[in-house]
Amino acid sequence: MESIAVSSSSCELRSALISLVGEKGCLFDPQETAAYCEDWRQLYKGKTPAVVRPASAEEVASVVRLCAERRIALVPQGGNTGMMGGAAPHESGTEIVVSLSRMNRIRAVDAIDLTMTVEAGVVLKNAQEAALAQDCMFPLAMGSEGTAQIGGVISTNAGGNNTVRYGNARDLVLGLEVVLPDGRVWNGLRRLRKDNTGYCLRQLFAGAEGTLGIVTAAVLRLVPRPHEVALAFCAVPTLQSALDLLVLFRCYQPDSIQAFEYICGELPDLILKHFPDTRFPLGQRADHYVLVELAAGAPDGGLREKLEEILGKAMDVGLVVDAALAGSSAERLAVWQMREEASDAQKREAATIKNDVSVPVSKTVEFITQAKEACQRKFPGIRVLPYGHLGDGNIHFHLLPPEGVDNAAFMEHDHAIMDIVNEVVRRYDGSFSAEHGVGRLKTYMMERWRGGVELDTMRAIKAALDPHGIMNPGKVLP
Ligand code: 2HG
Ligand code: ZN
Repeated sequence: MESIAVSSSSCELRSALISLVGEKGCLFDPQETAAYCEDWRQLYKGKTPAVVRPASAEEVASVVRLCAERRIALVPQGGNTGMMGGAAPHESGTEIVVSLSRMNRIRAVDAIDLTMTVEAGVVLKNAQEAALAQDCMFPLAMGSEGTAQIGGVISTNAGGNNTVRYGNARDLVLGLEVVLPDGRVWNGLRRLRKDNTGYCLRQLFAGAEGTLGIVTAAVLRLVPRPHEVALAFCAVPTLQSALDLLVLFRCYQPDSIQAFEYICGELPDLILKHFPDTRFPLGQRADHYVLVELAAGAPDGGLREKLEEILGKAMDVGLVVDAALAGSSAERLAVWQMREEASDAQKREAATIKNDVSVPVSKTVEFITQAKEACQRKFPGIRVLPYGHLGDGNIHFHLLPPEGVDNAAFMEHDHAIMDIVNEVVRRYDGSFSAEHGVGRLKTYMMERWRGGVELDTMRAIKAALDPHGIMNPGKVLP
């Protein structure tokens, strides 16, 4: 691939960009572009000659054509809430940021087709609300939903709390509109359930993290709005009982499980330390918790009673020691709020080494136990916080420095620690990235853990679509 450089004078480049997207669509002042140059975790602080904010796919295409001609690299950006630095421009200051935030129209919601057509800059929460207004639900849900944008969640194939039932972002995409690296627009905004016509292009762009093109709009799959939702927050005696509880729920309510989260005992303590107004739902602390949510489409009532019944059986056999059922939607939201404060609480506490890994669901207990043991053996005193989407086998296996150890000194070991964790992941044929993507941070892992035929094939696809390497260079592929 060719090297990339800003070949024109910055003055001339600015005028060219303004002629394409207007004054309103460009930011050049470093004070205004700063927020677009740093990722949410503050791992990367890049520079950019310009942030362009196009208002249509045609404007995106014109910017891409200009950059393709001049071999200027582009970094697409949505809500900038990603965890892997995939939307941050490089420190060299040669990459232009393309922010999709002005493309924020909800074009259509169709309650019969169960689809919605939205532009890439629509904030996830706004998409959810527009669906609810038509008695439908867009089921992708995550802590960052008030900021994350549709283009970003598709490009990173984000997961979240409801994937156990509805899948990751890619499972909810029926159609896409994408600006290709040569500036052509692919309009694949079909809203079909069945479309068996060759390679599935939309799935190529979903999860590509902007390295193959820029997603500008999408047709999303909706589900009928559930009539009843019931949530319980449970204390369980062991990690194994959390997994056994999942199996029990699958036996009695296989079609209703909407979320099944594991939370280690230390996490609520940390959340309450940094967010003291948070309400802890149980009377006593425990070593392990499960948050389970059921949702039913049929308005026949009784979901809460069914939840109570299963929890009663679980208590009888010692799988659950205590449980709080949300009695209202406010109580339910309060429990979710506590869960969603996990990322911010860790950010406030200390530098965190994040491993967003997945293993087969049946291996989650062995994985957590062995990874914890391996990390603590090598780094005595290291704080281990495993939690996440147990129903999917997706564990956020997070590590914080031992008390008294400085953040910078701890972060020097980030690769060594991630390697220890991923050696255990490999034992179970797992993945080093379950729902956060590869971004910049985990690019080196592609060689180590994916290599061979898989990486060669990805490189061939990248070279075919983006021969000059202008689309989000340095992300995903090493
Ligand atoms: C979650 O499940 C998110 O809360 C974020 O995936 C996890 O902070 C994180 O890395
Ligand atoms: Zn998660």
